[in-house]
Amino acid sequence: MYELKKISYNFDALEPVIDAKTIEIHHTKHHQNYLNKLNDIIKKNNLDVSKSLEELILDVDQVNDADKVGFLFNIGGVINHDLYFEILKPGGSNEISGSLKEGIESSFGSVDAFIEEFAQKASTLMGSGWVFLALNPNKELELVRANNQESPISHGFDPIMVIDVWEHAYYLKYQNLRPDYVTNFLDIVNFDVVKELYDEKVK
Ligand code: MN3
Repeated sequence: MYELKKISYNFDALEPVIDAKTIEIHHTKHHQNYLNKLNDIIKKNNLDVSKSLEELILDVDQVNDADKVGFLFNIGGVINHDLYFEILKPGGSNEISGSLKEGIESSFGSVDAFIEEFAQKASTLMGSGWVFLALNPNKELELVRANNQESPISHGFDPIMVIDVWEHAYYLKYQNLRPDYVTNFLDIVNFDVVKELYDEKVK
């Protein structure tokens, strides 16, 4: 069965942008819960656990009809949170540079235009969901919105950066002020990790 991917920093390491209690609950309760439910569905449906989750999500046709919605919801929940916790950096963001900067400029015109569109899409997404920076099937960067726990991988996209805009990601500290969470979030993105993912997936 799949295990919860550990996060590489302490719960309080992203303060003051995201408080320790929020990271703790988000990772040990929400993230863990998606994994537990996914493992139950995998067991029930005898799915191939030698695959990566990114491969397994494409096997939705092998899941019983009654479990399909739950399968996509919970595997998306695990994959999306794995990426979310991976691309955050204690101590603050590093610069968008090199190949990633070139890719962003080619798709959005400039880094500033990308940041502006990211913040706008994340602040105004209705209900619970995510905004991803992802490579489309033509290997171009796009900002992609997803509702609930949908994963862009199901639609042929390769995500390399993400913000979680479910209220559980920010409500303890920001309450109704999601735009403030989004703005501050951009100060703790590890763009070196995003660039590594970009270089790996653009090939
Ligand atoms: Mn979440």
